[in-house]
Amino acid sequence: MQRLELAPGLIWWPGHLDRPAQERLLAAVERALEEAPLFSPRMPRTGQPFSVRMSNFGPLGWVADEAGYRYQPFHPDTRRPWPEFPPDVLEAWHALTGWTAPPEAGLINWYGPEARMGLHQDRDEQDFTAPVLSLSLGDTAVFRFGGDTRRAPTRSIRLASGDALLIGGDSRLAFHGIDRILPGTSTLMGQPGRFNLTLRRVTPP
Ligand code: MD6
Ligand code: FE
Repeated sequence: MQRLELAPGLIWWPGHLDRPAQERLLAAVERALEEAPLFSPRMPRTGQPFSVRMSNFGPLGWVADEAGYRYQPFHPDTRRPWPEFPPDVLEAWHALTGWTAPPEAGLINWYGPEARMGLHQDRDEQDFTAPVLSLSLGDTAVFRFGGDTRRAPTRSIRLASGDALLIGGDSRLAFHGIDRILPGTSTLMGQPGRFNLTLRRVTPP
């Protein structure tokens, strides 16, 4: 399998999950969403909803509303604990990160054809030692990444269904975002859209 180091600590495995593995993971995500439905996170300052809808699995989930960005152990609407990680997700985490400690948070992002995600850093975790691993399902997305400041030059790649991407090491705080989705580029779901899962450690080792 191809392993491309795009920058120090920023590693891309195109097609890490084959089609049957993508179908299994999609089924697991859909099962989790029956328990923990997609919610619309809101920008802390303005209360403006994100165009991406979200849910989580694992002990901690990332949420955003007028009270800020944070991790919490329950769904913001149902108040129930997040569903457990599917075994396939844990397997990908251990295989690609080399960490023996399991992830603590598994953010599920859902992009409709018009959704995008602005350039941001992942810095709500208490510790940046562990990398963040992302898995993509469905339509291809234009993923942009740069350096540790907003002004640093950026590059973009196309993340397709089954791709894995690791942001760690010297790239752990690199700015990144999703410029757009390319609707109709995947047959996985029978409808336009994309899921992206990001797996993280939140607490110090
Ligand atoms: C996305 N990904 O692919 C958005 N963050 O939809 C992220 O924000 C991300 O891919 C941290 C590490 C990897 C990622
Ligand atoms: Fe991110």
